[in-house]
Amino acid sequence: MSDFDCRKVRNICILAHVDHGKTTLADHLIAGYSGGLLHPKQAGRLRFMDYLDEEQRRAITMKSSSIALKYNDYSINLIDSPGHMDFCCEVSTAARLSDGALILVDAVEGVHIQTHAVLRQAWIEKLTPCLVLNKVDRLITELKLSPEEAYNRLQRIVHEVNGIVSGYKSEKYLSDVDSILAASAGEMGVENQEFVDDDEEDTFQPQKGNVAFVCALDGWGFCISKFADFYASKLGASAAALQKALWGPHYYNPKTKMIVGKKGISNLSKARTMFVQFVLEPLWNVYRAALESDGEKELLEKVMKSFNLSIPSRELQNKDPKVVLQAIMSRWLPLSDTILSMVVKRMPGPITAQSFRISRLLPKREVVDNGDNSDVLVEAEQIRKSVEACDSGPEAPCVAFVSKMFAVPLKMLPQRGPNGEVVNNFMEEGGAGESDECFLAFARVFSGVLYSGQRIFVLTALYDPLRGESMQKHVQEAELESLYLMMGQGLKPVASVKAGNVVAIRGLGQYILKSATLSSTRNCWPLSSMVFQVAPTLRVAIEPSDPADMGALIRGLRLLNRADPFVEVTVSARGEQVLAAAGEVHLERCINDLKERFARVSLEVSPPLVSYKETIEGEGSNPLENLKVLTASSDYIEKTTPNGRCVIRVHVMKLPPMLTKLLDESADLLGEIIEGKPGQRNQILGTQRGKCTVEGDDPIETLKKYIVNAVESEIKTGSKEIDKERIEKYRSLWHQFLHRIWALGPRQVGPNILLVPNSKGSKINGSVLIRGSPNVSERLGFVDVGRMKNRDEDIPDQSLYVEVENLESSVVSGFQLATAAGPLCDEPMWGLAFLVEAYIVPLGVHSDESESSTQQLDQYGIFSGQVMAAVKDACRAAVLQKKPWLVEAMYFCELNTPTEYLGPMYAVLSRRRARVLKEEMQEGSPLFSVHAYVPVAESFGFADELRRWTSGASSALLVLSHWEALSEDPFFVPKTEEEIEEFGDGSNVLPNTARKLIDAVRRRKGLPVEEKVVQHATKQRTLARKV
Ligand SMILES: Nc1nc2c(ncn2[C@@H]2O[C@H](COP(=O)(O)OP(=O)(O)OP(=O)(O)O)[C@@H](O)[C@H]2O)c(=O)[nH]1
Ligand SMILES: [Mg+2]
Repeated sequence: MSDFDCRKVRNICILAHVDHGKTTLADHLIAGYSGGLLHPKQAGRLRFMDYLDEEQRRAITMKSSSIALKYNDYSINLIDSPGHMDFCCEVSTAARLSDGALILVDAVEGVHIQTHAVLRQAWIEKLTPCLVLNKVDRLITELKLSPEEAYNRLQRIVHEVNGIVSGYKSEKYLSDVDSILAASAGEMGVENQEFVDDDEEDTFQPQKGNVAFVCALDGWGFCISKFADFYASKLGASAAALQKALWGPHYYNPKTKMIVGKKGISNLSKARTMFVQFVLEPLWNVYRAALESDGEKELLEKVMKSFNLSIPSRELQNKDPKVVLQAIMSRWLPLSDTILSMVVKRMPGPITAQSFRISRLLPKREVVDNGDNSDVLVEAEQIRKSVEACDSGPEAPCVAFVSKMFAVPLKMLPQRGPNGEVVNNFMEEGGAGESDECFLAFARVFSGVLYSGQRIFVLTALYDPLRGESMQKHVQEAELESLYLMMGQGLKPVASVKAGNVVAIRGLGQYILKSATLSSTRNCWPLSSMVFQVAPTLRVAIEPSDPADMGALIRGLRLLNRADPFVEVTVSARGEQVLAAAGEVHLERCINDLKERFARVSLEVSPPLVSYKETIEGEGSNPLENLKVLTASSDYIEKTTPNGRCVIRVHVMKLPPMLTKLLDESADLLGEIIEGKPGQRNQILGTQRGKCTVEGDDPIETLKKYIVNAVESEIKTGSKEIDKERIEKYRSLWHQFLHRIWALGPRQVGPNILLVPNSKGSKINGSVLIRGSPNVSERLGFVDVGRMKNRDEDIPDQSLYVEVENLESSVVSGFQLATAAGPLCDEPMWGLAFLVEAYIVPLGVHSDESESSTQQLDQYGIFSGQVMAAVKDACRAAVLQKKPWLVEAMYFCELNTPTEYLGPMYAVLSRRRARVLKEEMQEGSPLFSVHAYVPVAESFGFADELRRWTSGASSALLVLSHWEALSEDPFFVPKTEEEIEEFGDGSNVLPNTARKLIDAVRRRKGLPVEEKVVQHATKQRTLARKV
């Protein structure tokens, strides 16, 4: 590695929607420049990077893997990534290790849901993107477009992709689903319009050389510069001028030999732009000449001559016209050269890239130097500088980031070390000694030099160098056993790796679970965490077929958890082993891995455990009514503790959906704010998935602003229904509301609110109200710190005061328990505000007071426990009384179907309770594209069923979108006259969907289910006799 020049390195990844051709493209780059790993004849068909059996079987990529290429004197680390939504976390791991991204878009299918996602990922990680429009051949052979039509289509895709990126640039935060919906709403009528130039420059511009037009299958592709160079001598113009003119509304006037704009053209309707005339038409001609039986073969020869191509006549004589075509095209416009020269020219090397990626990798921390920590701060700053400069000198501190761990069978490891020495591969692998798997870390060196045998610190994302002692569990010391250069599946041992390179490291298996920062010093901040787009939502319980295999299963799950960056393994409250995966395909792969590699026992897998939430219908009619809970209206549930000393009244109201969503999405941030760890706030903001992704701002202020916005928009919608004077009252009630947040639940950060009771509320004789304090409002800055706490005047008796204060936590715990498990089926509550008034009767007042309190304790348990249980019961009862609703998770689903299969597709959708949002013919293709919401509960087997019913012609992609209430009353009984007319007296009303779902969950959890097998038995019998 002595001749290593960091400027001649490129780390790139290929990102795209599923099936847009990433692995096919990678094949050609590998065939051209990997030193003979793949024969050019196999390129495009073998899918070299899909080396797992499962990947070849399903023909999709499931993991990201890297390969080192040599192009001229450049070394290029290429990472192929999966496009399927289930494996999108692998996109995050690929993006973190790269500096540039090739964004592929299928020219026929255009921009898809995952295209949005990968563009966002590239933008978050500050990668330099280049656009590759793939499958251009399909425009000619399948869609049979004319060159003009093809140009319009390509132009539209480029424009659309630019629009998405400019949305990210202008910091309009939209989740992936939101941005698709926003785009489709605004799209109408914009098509074919003259594209208005945004104030800022477009990211992708063919004339600037960062857009390539390719056909990965046949191995050809070009950038505009190729044609500019070629025509420069022919037309006698400069290549630079042609490069600018070959895209956009520029025309060539053969008489004057001038390039002119629209105005300079006499007959605009007949004119062809230069891109059409000089680029697409020759292409179309070659295709036509080669593929059509009556095609003019002379034309082929003309092209070959004018472009100076020498093609062995053996290949030209081939009977199969496709082979002839491929032979010509791949020599005329060789794909791997086009792509790699674009990469080398347009993408930065590690030194340049790290200088601007630093703000993402190691955001500046604002820590006050208090004298004690200056040594640490100075060194941490040096490290930051060294990463910024990508310093690979021998003295530079070492920093590397491990973006995932992956397992390889021990027998796959090279038998020899970098210098040809034989190595012992069968060393104990830490805790996982019994398995035949070895864990390697997929990493990038950002500073310094890593060498095998080096000792290094492994830092978790939570490590804080300033809190030395208390951070022991976040830092470990490890030895790097071996380093490998990755060649797809193959591994090439190396002795050392310099900054700016991607590497696989052995020896960290027992130190790292998913990702980590490696550093040669403890005084280093961990690199910021990666952002994942989705959470693992599909959960199943797993048990061994033979109970004796439990040990093997648990060991296997532990290995799987380490080997897959995204899987989550937990143990449920009932002791089941629960596996959470991103989707069905991912789950299937995990189960296979468990069966065949990690546990090697036969398994039973439960049906998916779907999560639900519980809420109430809420008063729709009068928004003011809704807020009455604040003033403690008479609409409450009352419970008394068994010892009779505490009376609890609970009011419940529904929160506006926007506020609920915000609280839910900001859970991580709220957790930090409520626990109050100021040092980490800025960092958290960058990594969390919620609304607040603005860098630099104070996260509390941002969140507060979002909360106020959510409330204001609720006031706006609510105020339409009430008269003017009452709007102000309404607003003031809402602001009061924000000042009274005592706690959030469940688990302190959920989307439910506990309000402090209004002290003016009614009193029960002689009793004292537990007042609580608006802790959350205080943390969020809605109320001043330390305003409350002087309440002694109310309570004369000091011991009672202490008791009341101690019971506050019981009220909060009761609220937490209730919101964690609602009354319908023990699922968490969703978007509710509770007002809990707990009145304590002083000992002297109560009638039982003569008995000693110890006796009460024996009989009913500890008083605080009684209060907690009573609060919990009362909250649950309050929900039950207010028309409870079930809330289910929804997927956003994007479907593509040929017109003739629309019928079967809609049949499948309706069987699965889907709601169609949009349906639209894709211009210039026989495909219909449909957007719909599908409940998660109905999504299992959805893709398979769709494939079966449409003979494999439809495809569907699902992304988790939002929570939605099932607007039906699970306990529906006909009451009004009309209902009775329609449904009878209720005896033969079948359980509705909500009721069925609830019963299924209750049965799974072993809760009692009310099931009447025979209803009204006598009635039935009488009827039968009469017949
Ligand atoms: N007609 C045509 N088909 C192509 C082209 N490139 C790829 N394909 C086909 O598209 C399909 C998907 O190609 P892959 O390379 O596996 O796609 P991918 O993007 O790697 O897919 P995932 O990794 O699963 O996301 C294969 O059947 C390819 O043969 C092309 O340029 N033209
Ligand atoms: Mg692939």
